[in-house]
Amino acid sequence: MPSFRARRWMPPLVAAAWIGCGGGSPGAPSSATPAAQAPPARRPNFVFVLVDDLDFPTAAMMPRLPALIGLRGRTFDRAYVTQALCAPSRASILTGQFPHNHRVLDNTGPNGGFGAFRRGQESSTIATWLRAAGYRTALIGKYMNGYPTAARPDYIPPGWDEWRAQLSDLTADRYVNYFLNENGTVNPYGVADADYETDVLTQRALTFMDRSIQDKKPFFLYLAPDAPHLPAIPAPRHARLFFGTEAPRVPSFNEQDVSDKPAFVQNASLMTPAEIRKLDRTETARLRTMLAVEDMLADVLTLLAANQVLDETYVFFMSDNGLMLGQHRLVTTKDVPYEEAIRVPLMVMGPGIAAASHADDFVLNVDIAPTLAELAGAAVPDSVDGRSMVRLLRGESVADWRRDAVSESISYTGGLSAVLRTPEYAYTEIESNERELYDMRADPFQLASLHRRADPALLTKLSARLAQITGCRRATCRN
Ligand SMILES: [Ca+2]
Ligand SMILES: [Ca+2]
Repeated sequence: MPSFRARRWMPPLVAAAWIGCGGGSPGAPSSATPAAQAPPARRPNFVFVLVDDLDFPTAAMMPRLPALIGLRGRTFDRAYVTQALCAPSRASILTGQFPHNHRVLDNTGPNGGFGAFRRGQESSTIATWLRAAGYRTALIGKYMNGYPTAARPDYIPPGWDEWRAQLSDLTADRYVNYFLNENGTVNPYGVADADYETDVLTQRALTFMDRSIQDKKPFFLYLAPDAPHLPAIPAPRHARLFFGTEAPRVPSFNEQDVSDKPAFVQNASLMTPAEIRKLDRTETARLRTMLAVEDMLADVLTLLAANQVLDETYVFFMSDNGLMLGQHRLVTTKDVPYEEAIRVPLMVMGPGIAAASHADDFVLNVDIAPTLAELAGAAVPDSVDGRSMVRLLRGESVADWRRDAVSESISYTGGLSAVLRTPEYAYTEIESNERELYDMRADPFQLASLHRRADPALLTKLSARLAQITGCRRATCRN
């Protein structure tokens, strides 16, 4: 997105300025997760669909998404990511760890992306755990930013039986003109209709699921299309839909008075009418790319139903992070502490999950891996920071479930920025020593930070909780 202002709440990573990597050794499976109930006679299958940069408000604009997944399952209205950035969030999903523990802190550079993940964490992920438990595993789509730089193009990480991963570092356009490493063979794709990436990934997914079902092998499919990430190139059949759509004109859109906000926001200029029109076109294109994902979901569900395995398959739909669409003047920005960046859509359908149900528990991307593991009856390593949300999926209330969420961002200098989201507040500390505090009930669009006039005792309390989670490890992260 070279034509857009890229503003993050921390300085951009300076390559080679910092070589350290505190990645801990990957945990070996050492303790079985306690199963909430006896395992089913047939082990469930999993389809985990992970989209890229889909913010909650845009997800709400999708025409078929609620009917496809939400109305058949459970929607989490308070799902957050431990860092609102692609590679750190994907590493959290795969390992169940916070960025401060898995140490994939950026998309690129010595501390980011595939290189950092491979060095520290790749040998113990949800894929290796489920495969060890007898599952057939597949990754189809985006693996990690920077893949496969520093490895061979035919490199396949541990834990995956079926591997059809985009060579992300050779793929500027994402949706067209890309390469897939397909089980060790690198195949190029062009711009023909039949090469449209989301559709190709769908076909690969259907083939994998069909073969696993025929082989009577329980499967875990990690299906990760690029939509709606920029450059948001839609499938030709969707290229003229959503005409005239606007980015949501919420009260914080192009915020006039940002004197309450930290310098990185104050330094952002107001969008001009031309920039607003451009943002509206961007949002229109993003929605168009998501229509192919709706087709993907529909095709996946149709295949599962046709094979009579819908009632023994869990389907997850989630985004790796949100995106700013002009709120507080931030245009297509992520890795910032605001609600539209840190909150993500999350819907789950499957056996034992009530249709059309909602949950307001705070859940995190680090909860995904232990949840899948518990449902599969797989062992979970002690290294996991997240917590299985199986009981939440079943609609049970969990008395000691966490009552807040933390999203963090560690810069190349090691400086920490983080936001604590509670039912009442969003409290932010930035490594520049700036703070923010929003009353999320009175001011849900985060228009007026209260940090200068808040009760010091409240700030102290929120700061202590933020420090507790940004320094947590394993069990101390779980509630
Ligand atoms: Ca992303
Ligand atoms: Ca303001």
